[in-house]
Amino acid sequence: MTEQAFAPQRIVVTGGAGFIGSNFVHWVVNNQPGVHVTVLDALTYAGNRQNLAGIPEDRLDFVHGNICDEQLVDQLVSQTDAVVHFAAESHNDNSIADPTPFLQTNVHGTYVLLQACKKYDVRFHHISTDEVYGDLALDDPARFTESTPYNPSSPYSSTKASSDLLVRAWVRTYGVRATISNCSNNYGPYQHVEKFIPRQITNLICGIRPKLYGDGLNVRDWIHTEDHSSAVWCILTKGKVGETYLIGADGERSNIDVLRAILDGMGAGPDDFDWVRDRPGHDRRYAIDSTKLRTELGWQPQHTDFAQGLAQAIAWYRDNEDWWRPAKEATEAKYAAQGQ
Ligand code: NAD
Ligand code: TDX
Repeated sequence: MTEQAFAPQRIVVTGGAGFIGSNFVHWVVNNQPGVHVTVLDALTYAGNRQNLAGIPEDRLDFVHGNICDEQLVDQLVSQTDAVVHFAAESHNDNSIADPTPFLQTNVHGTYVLLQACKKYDVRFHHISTDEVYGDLALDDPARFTESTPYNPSSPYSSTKASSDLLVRAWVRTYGVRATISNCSNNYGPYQHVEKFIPRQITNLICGIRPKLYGDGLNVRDWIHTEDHSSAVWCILTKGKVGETYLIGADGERSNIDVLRAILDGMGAGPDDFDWVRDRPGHDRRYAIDSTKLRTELGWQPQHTDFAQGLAQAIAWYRDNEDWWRPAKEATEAKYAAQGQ
């Protein structure tokens, strides 16, 4: 442990109705009995109030609002011990089609939160991505570490990189008590059907052929979202202010391997998919070295059996059609218009 543990009683979770944010809220409610959560979420196409169903009323307040709303943010931050900032526009393909909301939410929204945390001296944890480091060649023995230079490729990752730099500057110039985590690709329940794994699973359920970009050899470093949640809590409570921690679970896999595991797990043949147009600027490979988080803060992932995690994800999408059906048709129409 690097400094005295921080024990927040009240936290504001931005983006808590999205995929990773809602999994984090469930994790906190289930694992940290004394902590009260206030979710601030704009309920964009990616947010869903249903993701927080079942949480007792005395543990959760839900505020429907925008992180760019200075007055609302000021009021919420004035009454909390910490802000855990997940809210973002999160999908690369959307950022290529229209970067505007990415600039607004990811950059300006983070600025608004930082200003409020500065005013009330509130602890801030910023959720970011490994994509800020750009990509690695398939045969590069290196993985990303906390000292890898920033080199983002897409409108999405460049706005995430911009927000990380704002956090670093607010720490150094104003003494804001902030930490940053950069995590690899998450999978698990409540992930929007626009993302790779849910898209392919729900395609197969709908009788649509899965779609693979480019040559399918791009590598992503998969982590179960529950492991992301435990890592964020570990950094919030035990991390050193001003530091960055990389979160990853040694889960490198090529897209074609993941797709073939889904096809196999759902009773389809190995070639029952379509090759489609590649993503412009498509990052080749991400890989995280999470040694710092493991050795300095003692964190360990629990869900290291990817086959088992994938089987659970497939079961979750089979059991929760009501949750994803409403978004499926529009998502596929958007992809079809892009040739994907
Ligand atoms: P998501 O798109 O599923 O959810 C984003 C949530 O933020 C939604 O509930 C949405 O309504 C909300 N939101 C968007 N704009 C907002 C605004 N202006 N004000 C308030 N709320 C707003 O995203 P996700 O996949 O859960 O990602 C969460 C965070 O984790 C993001 O910061 C993302 O960059 C980061 N991240 C994601 C991954 C991944 O694999 N998905 C990996 C590493 C880091
Ligand atoms: O239909 C598809 N076919 C396909 O081959 C889709 C949707 C994706 N892909 C490929 C593109 C990527 O190489 O699969 C890989 C994963 O794609 P996404 O799910 O869009 O994730 P990625 O672009 O890697 O970004 C994700 O991880 C890092 C999250 O969306 C980001 O928010 C996070 O920062």
